[in-house]
Amino acid sequence: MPRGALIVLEGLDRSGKSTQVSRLVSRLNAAGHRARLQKFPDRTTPIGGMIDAYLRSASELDDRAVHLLFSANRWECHAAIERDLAQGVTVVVDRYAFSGIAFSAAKGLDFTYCLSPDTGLPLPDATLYLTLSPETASRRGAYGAERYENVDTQTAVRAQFAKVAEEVGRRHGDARWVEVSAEGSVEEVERDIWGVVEDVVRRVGDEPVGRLWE
Ligand code: FDM
Ligand code: MG
Repeated sequence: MPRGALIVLEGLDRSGKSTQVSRLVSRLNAAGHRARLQKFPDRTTPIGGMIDAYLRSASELDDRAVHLLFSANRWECHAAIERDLAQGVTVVVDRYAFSGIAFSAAKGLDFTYCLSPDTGLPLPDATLYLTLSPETASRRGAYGAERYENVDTQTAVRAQFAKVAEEVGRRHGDARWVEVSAEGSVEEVERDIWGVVEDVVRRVGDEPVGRLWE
C-alpha cells in the first residue's frame, strides 16, 4: 500500500494557516486520499495543557523548559503520525518543529540548541511556508491576546524562519521547503497550496519516511 504524505504548513500569525490546513484536508479527502489534521501545539494532552497555560500567560516557564515541552508534545504524537503514514493516511500538520525553532530562537536561544530535541522526528515530505508582508498582516486586524502575538515578536520570528528555511535546504534539499504567498484571497492561496501538495502526495507513495535533521 502506498504510504501517506507528511505535509506541514508553517507561517506567521494571520497568514491564514488554520483556514488553509482545514481546506487542504477536506480537499485531499474529496480527491479520494485519506487525510487528517494534526495541530502543534496539540493542547489536548497533559503536556499540551502546560503549553496552553504558558501561551495564555496563566503560567511562567523557563525558556528552555518550554522549548523542550513543545518538542515533547511532538514526540508524544510521532508514533500515531508514523502509524497513519504507514497505513496510507496523509497527515497535514499545522506548525511543526520549524515553529519550535523560530519562536525559541527569536527569544535568543541558540539556533543549534533549538534544533536538537526534534532530531529524528518524521521528516515532512513538504513544508509550505505561508509568507505575508508586515503591511498585509497589520491590515488583517489586531493580534490576539496570547504570548507572541505582537509586532516585535512576529518580526523576530520572521527573521528566524528565514534561517530555518536555509537549514532545511542545506540538510534535506530545497524541494522540501516551499514558499507560498499568502497575500491573495483564500481561494488563490488554496489553489497554490493544492498545486504543490497534489504532486507530493502522488510522488512519495513508495519512498521511506525521512528523519528530521539526520
Ligand atoms: N509555538 C508553536 C512555539 O513557540 N513553539 C512550537 O514548537 C510551536 C509548535 O505557539 F505563537 C508557538 C507559535 C504560536 C503559539 O500556536 C501557539 P497556535 O498555532 O497559535 O496555536
Ligand atoms: Mg495563535
